[in-house]
Amino acid sequence: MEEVGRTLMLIKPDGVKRGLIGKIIQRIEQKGLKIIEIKVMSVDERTAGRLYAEHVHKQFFSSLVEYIMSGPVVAMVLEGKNVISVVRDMVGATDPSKAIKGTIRGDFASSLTQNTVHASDSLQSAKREISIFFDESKFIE
Ligand code: 3AN
Repeated sequence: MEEVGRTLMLIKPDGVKRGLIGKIIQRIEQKGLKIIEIKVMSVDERTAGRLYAEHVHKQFFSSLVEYIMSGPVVAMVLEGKNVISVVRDMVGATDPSKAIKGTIRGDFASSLTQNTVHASDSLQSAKREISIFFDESKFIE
């Protein structure tokens, strides 16, 4: 059965700096996903640490945190059927050199760290990640 769910998407600093907000939102809307919440914000160290908690022991952790704090991001909550797989397919592979054409990373990204967008990888991570950026009790019904 197709379950309606929610996910967190971030347009990372390179996406914002390069003026890709509109193009990315257009793809989201064209796909029929609902934007439940959206804001432009800076990410502080605590928020970055919470977002990337699972990577804390990886050798790229500090560059990941430094990068997400390097400029404004756009945080969004998206809703739709099979939202995790639909959004992850739209985003493309983590490594932009392996991401296929037609995906956001395949079309716009060129670096493993500066890979333009983040999207939650499961409904469980989505719930955790959404709560880092938004107060779900304030969402419009
Ligand atoms: P995704 O963003 O596709 O879910 P994750 O969760 O494995 O990928 O990684 C989180 C972020 O960490 C990625 N978006 C990418 O920016 C960065 N990252 C992942 N693997 C590497 C790596 N080997 N070297 C540098 N950065 C990496």
